[in-house]
Amino acid sequence: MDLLGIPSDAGASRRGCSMGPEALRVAGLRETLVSLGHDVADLGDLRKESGLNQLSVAARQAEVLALAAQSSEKGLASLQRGRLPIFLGGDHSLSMGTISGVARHCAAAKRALHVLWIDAHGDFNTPATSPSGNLHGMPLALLCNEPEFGEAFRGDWRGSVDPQNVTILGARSIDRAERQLLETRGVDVVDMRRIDELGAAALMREIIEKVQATDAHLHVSLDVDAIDPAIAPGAGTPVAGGLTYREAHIAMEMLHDAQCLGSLDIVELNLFLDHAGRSAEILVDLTASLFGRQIMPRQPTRRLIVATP
Ligand code: HAR
Ligand code: MN
Ligand code: MN
Ligand code: MN
Repeated sequence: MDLLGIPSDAGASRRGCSMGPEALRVAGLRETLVSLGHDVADLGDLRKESGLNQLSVAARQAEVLALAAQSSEKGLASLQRGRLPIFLGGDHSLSMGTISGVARHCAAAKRALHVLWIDAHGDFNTPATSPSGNLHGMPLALLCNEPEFGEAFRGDWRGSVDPQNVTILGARSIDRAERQLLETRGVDVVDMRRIDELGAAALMREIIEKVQATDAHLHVSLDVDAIDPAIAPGAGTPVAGGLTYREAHIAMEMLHDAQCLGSLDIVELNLFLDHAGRSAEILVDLTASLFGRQIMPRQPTRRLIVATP
């Protein structure tokens, strides 16, 4: 696997997630993956133009788009080398780049792509619906080809994802117009109420079955704010009532057992708001579960789908 840092916060309202990649490194991400037996290369960070506090809206948008173009190329190249890219954010706007690179790889390999967006938010606003204008609230809508993005947003990312192949997990803060779009486009939103009612494991089984049914490449985009802010405070837009520690881990453990992961974003970690690295450590632990850390050894991997005779 390849680690690639994307130290951007130009898409967010509060600065500080530009320090996310370094926080994940200090929390031991690479060493943890190596201890699980993986071959891990750290490709370092993409370079961003500026770290000023007072960038104009246009300059912030330009920075997001410039980093997205680089991320898309790096992600595609990593996958073409047969590696599994792990993108370290950075605010969530970076996923327009990372996922467009993944989508290009999938198109070349004639493989379906499923996106599992683990987030308190839908990130399905457009420039027309966004209450804040912040680009980290819009990447999924852009990837799913919502028309209300201007010429400046032209690029590979536009329409590289089919909204019917997107699952949002952990949502509890969706704007009114955003909710309408999600419903119209057929995005599956596994919100916190569904998790309360049905349980994380049962819902994960459904998601995994859907991915396996088409042998899709699974891209997981993990936003730290999906996890309850009481245990993961390092988020710029915290929302109460999030995933518990174990709900987040069972999701990762089941994804590991299913062996369907193809690429991963770890985003929105804001070191400036975190308490003593707690959120960084939780993210490293979750990544460990995703890549094979087990409490007790389990049976060898089995397909979750049982073929009916
Ligand atoms: N929905 C709100 C908006 O569009 C808040 C989005 C906050 N986004 C993130 N990423 N933190 O999930 O402004
Ligand atoms: Mn591949
Ligand atoms: Mn997000
Ligand atoms: Mn979020």
